[in-house]
Amino acid sequence: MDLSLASPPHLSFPLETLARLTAHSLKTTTVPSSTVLSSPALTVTQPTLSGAPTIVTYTGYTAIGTYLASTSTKLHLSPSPDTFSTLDSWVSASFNLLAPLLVAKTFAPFHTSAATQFVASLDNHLKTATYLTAGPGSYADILVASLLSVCQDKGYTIPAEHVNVARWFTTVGHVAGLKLKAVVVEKKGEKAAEKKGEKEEKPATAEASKPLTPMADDDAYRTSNDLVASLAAMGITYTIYTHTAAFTSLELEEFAPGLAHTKNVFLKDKKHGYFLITGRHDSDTNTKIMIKGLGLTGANPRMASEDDLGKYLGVKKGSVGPMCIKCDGEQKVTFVFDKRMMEVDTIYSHPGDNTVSVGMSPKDLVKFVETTGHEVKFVDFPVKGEAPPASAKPAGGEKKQGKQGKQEKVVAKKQNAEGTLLALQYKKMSQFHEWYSDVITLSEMISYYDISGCYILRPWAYSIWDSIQTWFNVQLKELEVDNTYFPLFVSKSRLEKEKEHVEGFAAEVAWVTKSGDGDLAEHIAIRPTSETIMYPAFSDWIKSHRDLPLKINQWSNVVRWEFKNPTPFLRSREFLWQEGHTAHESYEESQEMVMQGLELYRGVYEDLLAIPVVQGYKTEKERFAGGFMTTTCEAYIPASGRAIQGATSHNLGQNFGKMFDINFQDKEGKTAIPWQTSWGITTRTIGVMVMVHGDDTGLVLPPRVAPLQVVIVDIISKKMGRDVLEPYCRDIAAKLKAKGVRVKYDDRVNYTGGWKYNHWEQKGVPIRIEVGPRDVEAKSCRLCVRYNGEKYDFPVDGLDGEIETKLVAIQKAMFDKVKKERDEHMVKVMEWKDFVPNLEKGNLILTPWCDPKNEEWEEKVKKMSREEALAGAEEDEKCAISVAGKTLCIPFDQPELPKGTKCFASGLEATCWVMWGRSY
Ligand code: 87F
Repeated sequence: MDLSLASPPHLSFPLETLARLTAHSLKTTTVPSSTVLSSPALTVTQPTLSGAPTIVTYTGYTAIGTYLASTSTKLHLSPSPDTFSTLDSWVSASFNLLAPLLVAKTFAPFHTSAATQFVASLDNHLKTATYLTAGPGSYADILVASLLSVCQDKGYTIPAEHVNVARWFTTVGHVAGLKLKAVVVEKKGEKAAEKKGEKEEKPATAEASKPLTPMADDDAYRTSNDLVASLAAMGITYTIYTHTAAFTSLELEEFAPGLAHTKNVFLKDKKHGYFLITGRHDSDTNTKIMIKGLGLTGANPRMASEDDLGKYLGVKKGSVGPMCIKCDGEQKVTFVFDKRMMEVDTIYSHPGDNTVSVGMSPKDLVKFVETTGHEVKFVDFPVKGEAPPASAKPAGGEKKQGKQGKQEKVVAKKQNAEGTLLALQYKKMSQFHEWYSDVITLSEMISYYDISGCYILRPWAYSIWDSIQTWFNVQLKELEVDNTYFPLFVSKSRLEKEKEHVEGFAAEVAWVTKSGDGDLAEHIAIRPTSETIMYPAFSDWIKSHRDLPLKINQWSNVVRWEFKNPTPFLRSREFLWQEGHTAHESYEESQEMVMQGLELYRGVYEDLLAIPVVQGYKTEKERFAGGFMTTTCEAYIPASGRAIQGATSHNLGQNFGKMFDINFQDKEGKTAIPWQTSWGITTRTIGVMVMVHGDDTGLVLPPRVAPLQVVIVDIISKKMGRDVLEPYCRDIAAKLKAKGVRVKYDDRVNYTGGWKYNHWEQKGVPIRIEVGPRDVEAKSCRLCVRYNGEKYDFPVDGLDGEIETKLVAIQKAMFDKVKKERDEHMVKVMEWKDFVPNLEKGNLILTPWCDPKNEEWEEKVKKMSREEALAGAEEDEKCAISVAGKTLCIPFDQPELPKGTKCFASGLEATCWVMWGRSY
């Protein structure tokens, strides 16, 4: 088709053509002929040289949006009215200004000016917004970026001064899986100079070398913008990404795998002052190596405080980058740079804002730092997990051995690569999020994976899930609930049959749309839950009251494509769970089942995981919309002062029965619809357990779910060797095993006793038994309790009984300790004025409440508490979770409510107590 300007002034072409035009900038280059872009949609009145306006009539962006969404490899977009209203203005603007360019063979000056006019308005919009519409995957962003990409291909250059467009363009390309040409922000003339091989060193301008003052509290992005501006002022070539907040380099690796990112540590040393270490994400930026590398004497640097971060680098925790050194006008900070950084072409780092990553050559980064007056001190940091350079002391506790030991040492190093030799770098109470990430990896529970939100559950984690399953299956048998397995896939028609049920969740559903290269005629969803998968079968199975109750359970994985920050165990895109589904003759029976399900969940949390929960009803606003009543178990995490929904059990009423034609002949011969329930608990349990019990040394496991309950470590010395110690320890192990204790004798010879202590402490084993020469002589051993550090000697004779008793006592003591802490954080609040201050203290709050159905006031409390908290304090940046107070439940266990008590928020007559808190 000839799309030249020579065509008649009034031209119209089908959307498919446009789709073809944009398709070449997408990863998928072929536009299937069946593409549903049939509506004639675009009419362009050609612009005239006299400057008369271009008129474009465009309808049908839904179709092209759908098309673009289906070709994008990374996103599952679903249309929503919201998106469309914003979309409308951007799409029509872009078509008005860009469409004539699309049909032109080459760019004439008026084309360029139209495009530039558009790009300028885009840049203006993007000054205050990250995307055109709400999220990273909106149709408008993808469509407009694709159109601009076509313009680029036709020779149009997006002006470099539009840094916001450049940043947006890179990001949209990345998150949507589009192959867009990056807009490289560079100074005019630099390219030409570079070509000639005479890239001159630009003298630093006065502006570029001027130090920045630390950022004000209310102006989080000022530093970031200033830093990027000074790069431009220095003529440094850079590209920018924006992304969801990334607090660790691991998250960046997930967002942009394959790119080199920095990880930054800000340290304070009493003798030598402050250090900012900027290392490559895959380096081991160990402080010991830094001390050695810089030849410091008497140094003992510690993580600098958050106040110091603000004072010297002008940033908040989680946003540090090398460019922040510009804030250190007084030259108080030593800048330490990882030598390995010089090996990469481009290095990405945060300009003081962890939603932005700026890429530049390492040379330019060094130049930037030097312009601030800081000397760059290079240190040879090793690759993470590999041995430090010969000169540095080993970080772990491998034993020095003879010839035979050499080979084993290699094994030891390998394990070092997995992290087990390294100590936790973060403190639970001060850097909870980083601490959590450290604990789950160093304890060998989780390995990261190259798809965001998906994690590998290693045996140490899976074994805990196994324990929960084993216990749960026994309880299910008691309740006559049978295990089953239903397919993973669900057809669109079935999933959407019960509208209310999917309504709030639609955006999280992942779809299979292709097999090989071909499109599937009907898209297939991956189960986010199984109501719609199971209930058509229920309709076949249930005919008479004799078929009831029907009680089944399924252990499976489910997929919910979350867009919020993922957290292993707590919020992952795929997780494991148990889902119970039952159908009953009467409401009473179904209600009994709901409570039995909930009681099992109390058992999992309290009896197995030693975590107290509050059971109660969800309010109307928080209940599962597909059913009519939801009950919940709410747990509390003291270290973050947040509640977390542990598991839910729903009475579905007769809703699904009506939708899926489930009915039966009752005892009187009349047709009736059964009452249904569904209930589920997930691998989130493991995350809650880590967060609640873990400490600064690592994991702390409650004995009932610990994969190993006891580990035996011997202390070999010249005085007593393996020949004596080994049989002694094996004997202890055998005796304990005979009593059903999960025990291991760590007989590895390539690790020291100290290394093993640390290793098993990090993995949270409840009891360590140490055996040394004196113990053997005294026919005893030393017991060390993980959760409280208690140590005592005990005779080997009778040890099995002692261990059995001790494990039970540990389990109880761990529960009691956490319950006490939870109870200390449970307060009653009678008036609004005390609400937010108590949220700030990380408390669970019981308030008198007007009505569980009063959604309006519930929403008001949420909104008002968010506003009040944000005015007075910082948003908790760690997990991208809200500071608003939410209703957690209406506890079953209701305190007395004197007549006349008023609702703490609305002032209306109170009808019950509601528990509130900040939650995950
Ligand atoms: C996400 C996507 C699609 C929760 C979803 O709680 C659908 C859903 O239906 C969805 N997220 N839910 C509610 C699940 C209800 C219920 N299902 C059985 C449970 C427990 C187990």
